[in-house]
Amino acid sequence: LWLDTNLRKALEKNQLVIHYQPKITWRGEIRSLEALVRWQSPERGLIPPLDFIAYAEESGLIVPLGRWVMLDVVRQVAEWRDKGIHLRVAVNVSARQLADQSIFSDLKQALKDVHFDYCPIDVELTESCLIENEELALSVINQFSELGAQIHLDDFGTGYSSLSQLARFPLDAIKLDQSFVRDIHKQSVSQSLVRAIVAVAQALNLQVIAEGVESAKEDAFLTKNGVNERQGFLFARPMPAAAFERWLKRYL
Ligand code: G
Ligand code: G
Ligand code: MN
Ligand code: NA
Repeated sequence: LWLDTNLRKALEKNQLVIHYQPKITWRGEIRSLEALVRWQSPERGLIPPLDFIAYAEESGLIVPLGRWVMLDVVRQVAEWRDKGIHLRVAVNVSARQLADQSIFSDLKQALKDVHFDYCPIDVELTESCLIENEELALSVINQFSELGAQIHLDDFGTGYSSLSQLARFPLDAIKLDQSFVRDIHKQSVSQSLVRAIVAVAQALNLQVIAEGVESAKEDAFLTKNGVNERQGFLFARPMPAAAFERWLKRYL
């Protein structure tokens, strides 16, 4: 009930904030980030997405929320570009958002408003999101791709029929779920799975991004075995835009 009255207000009162977590290429470059929304509640402080995204999905609020996230990311990426920092940002999109046809024209207009002649936004979709409504998912993927977004399959390996989906949808990258990454240097079954997944991804010309990398040993295994980008607390936590800029200055 608290969520019901307050999440709606949070959107109107501009209480949502986006934190950014960098991904590091195998060469050590920072080319892209993931946008992760938080809610800065005056009553309850900083609320993580796990506490309100499910409710936003049930109530349908995820549609205006997701639109706000995408358009605010465009604004932020343009601001970084104007400071000479060139980045792509991946945005999470829930199944419930797939029916929102207005996002494509809104995104196109937002890009035009800040004079982007390409699209620096990538879209993260989960496996279950693709399965739920294949036809709709395919049409959404095609429309985002036409604008120049890349499509990343999030939480890869936690859903079902993973491998057949890779061939069925025109994807650009898969994000290896954290459950494969955790202690991978000690887990021989996970090691075999990750090697096999990387081989399949390479055969299909897909990039592999590992998420939830927490230790140098996990990272060493992943980099040695063909993972293209790594994301995780080992490198940086999700952080506000200004904190990311300070982090980047120290990193470079
Ligand atoms: O930041 P954190 O790791 O706590 O995020 C938890 C989950 O919330 C992630 O699985 C992520 O996919 C989801 N999430 C974060 N930001 C957004 C968003 O802007 N839109 C949607 N749909 N999900 C998000
Ligand atoms: O969209 P997705 O569900 O993949 O969201 C990624 C989630 O993982 C976010 O909530 C983010 O804060 C979290 N995360 C990012 N890096 C790490 C990490 O190294 N370890 C752990 N445990 N969580 C992480
Ligand atoms: Mn994600
Ligand atoms: Na994920």
